[in-house]
Amino acid sequence: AEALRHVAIDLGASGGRVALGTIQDGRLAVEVLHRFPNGGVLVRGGLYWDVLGLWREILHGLRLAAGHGPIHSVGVDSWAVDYALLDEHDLLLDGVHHYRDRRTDGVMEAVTARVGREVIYGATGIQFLPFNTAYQLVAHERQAPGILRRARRLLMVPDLLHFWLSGRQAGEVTNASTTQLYDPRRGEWAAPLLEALGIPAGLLPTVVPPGTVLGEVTPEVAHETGLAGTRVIAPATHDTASAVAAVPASGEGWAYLSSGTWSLVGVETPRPVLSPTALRYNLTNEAGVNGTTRLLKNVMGLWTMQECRRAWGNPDFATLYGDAERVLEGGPLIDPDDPRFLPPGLDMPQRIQAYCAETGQAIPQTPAEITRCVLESLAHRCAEVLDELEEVTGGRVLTLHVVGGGAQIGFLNGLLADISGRTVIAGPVEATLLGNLLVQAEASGSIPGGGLREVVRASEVLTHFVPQPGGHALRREAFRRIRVGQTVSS
Ligand code: LFR
Repeated sequence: AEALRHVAIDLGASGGRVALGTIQDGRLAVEVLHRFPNGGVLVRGGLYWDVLGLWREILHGLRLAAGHGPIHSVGVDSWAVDYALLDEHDLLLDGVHHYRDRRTDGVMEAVTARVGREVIYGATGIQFLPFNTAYQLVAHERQAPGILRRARRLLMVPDLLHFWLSGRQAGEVTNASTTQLYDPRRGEWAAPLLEALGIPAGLLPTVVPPGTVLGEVTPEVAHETGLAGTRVIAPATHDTASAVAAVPASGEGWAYLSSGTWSLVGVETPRPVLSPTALRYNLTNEAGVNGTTRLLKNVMGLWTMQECRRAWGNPDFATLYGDAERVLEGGPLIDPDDPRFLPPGLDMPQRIQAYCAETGQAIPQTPAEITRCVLESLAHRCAEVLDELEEVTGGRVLTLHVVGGGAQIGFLNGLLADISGRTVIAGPVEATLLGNLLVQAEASGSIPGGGLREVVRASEVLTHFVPQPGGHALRREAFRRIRVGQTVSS
């Protein structure tokens, strides 16, 4: 029989892609059919996503896919926490706000002071980040009083696109868990928390697991794209969950770093870990595929570099990284998670310089020096999180799997290995697409007995970075001192 064709739509903060995947002889073959840029749109002080533009690109990608022959299924993943509100006619009530919109400034602090960090963490196990859906909704109601009453349904970004594709409304769990409104132990929305925040319980959709067949594409979508009888299957709709599903690890003693706009550093656990230490380190328990938990932490990631590059007139990343590698060791370090680095802005290089000045360090001047400072600091923070994960789980982390676009940055992978003292295994670069496709394939019955990760191992070439001894212990102590008391979340 001919192998089934699946289409993955992966939306990242800086770009999206539509890819075609088939499984044959235990391997996954992937062809990216369409790539397009993405980013925030600033309108009258608000920062939004261009969801209609994304929808147009998705339809274009699906048209290209339909040209390759019958498509068995399609599924969408994206970044987390952002949502659309629909009215009683299923019309958009407002634009889809970007999680970096400043409307949430101070909201998390106000909510946690009123409800209590322990209560919120106990109910959800989710790390405190100012842009969690919970705080965005409170900010939304402050900005537009009454909107939560007028709204009839909240859909996360991939759920919205699945609704437009299939006509069915559902909340896929990996993304639902990131809202900080979902109780991972009970497996349902955290009703008492919703009530405390004034969020009508009926707003939230039925929660479904990854691999749920939502239906077939609507006649309108079929007509627009040339697809016929294609199923819409929810993958792990949170991009990080799809990426983790495609980590080519086996056995024990490993962690992952999903390296992109964010650096998501974590381990996979059989169940949520809600201990006081997990709360102290502000670790998150996001839902993974097949009932697993992603115990992880958001580190600011390559975002800071993306904004610096924009400020410098978009030079080549490869050139920047190459130049940075030639800068002398021992330069200044920043806390990548300092809240000042969260919002967009062409002043990102100045923010970094100001941080270095305030902490009494040398001020990096050239793009190469600033790049080195950012990458080295990122590696330090990731290494620190690996130690925290070991402490919280009581397990060892011997190997770090780096997946996603950042897995291509050899300089960063080397720093991660040397600074953390762990072997780094880099790849796949397109882990999110692979994870999306593999969950669709599994739901369609075409994954062989070894499971998803076995398919990835059979399909990909990986690069190893063995830690080199050096003076990193002293530098780690310096980094710790710089960072104390300054995190995005504290
Ligand atoms: C990565 C990611 C992170 C999430 C952040 C904001 O793309 O999905 O996991 O914390 O974006 O949604």
